[in-house]
Amino acid sequence: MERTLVLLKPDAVQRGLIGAIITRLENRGLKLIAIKFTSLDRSLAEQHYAVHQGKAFYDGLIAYITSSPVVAMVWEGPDVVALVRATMGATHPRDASPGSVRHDYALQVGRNLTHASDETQTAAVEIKLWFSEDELVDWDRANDAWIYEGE
Ligand code: DAT
Ligand code: MG
Repeated sequence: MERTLVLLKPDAVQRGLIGAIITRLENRGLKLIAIKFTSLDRSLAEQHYAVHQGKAFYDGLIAYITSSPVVAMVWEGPDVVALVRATMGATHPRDASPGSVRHDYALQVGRNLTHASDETQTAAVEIKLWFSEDELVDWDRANDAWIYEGE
């Protein structure tokens, strides 16, 4: 089953939106595999956002993501990468669809609350960066038959 990395960034934590955002993922039927509440050091932030190095917003992005603790999670489900990106909404809250997290709770791109992996390959790399293999919990969920067809 596909997996993705989700971060609730410092603004989500500071604004008390951890529960509201996690509830949306739970309500969709996605399955939580790993979760930690942690502060990033600069090295992890730079590795996580390596693809954006050199861009105009990079320094501000690193300062923002390291400014306060984050919640890091791994979620599992069919097409979970695309599903979670849709739940979070477009990168810029101005472009995010009504009903998405970034539409409903955010205003500006530099305070857009969440990170979610953008492709399955990126997800694999990001999950390895944030979690060790033994932190990924393999568990049976009682209501899977009512969420996945053909179970
Ligand atoms: P996403 O987080 O939707 O995957 P991204 O990978 O393109 O978006 O960018 C990573 C983060 O960097 C994004 O969540 C917020 C910030 N960012 C992106 N583009 C920006 C811009 N033009 N100005 C300021 N911050 C930006
Ligand atoms: Mg991205």
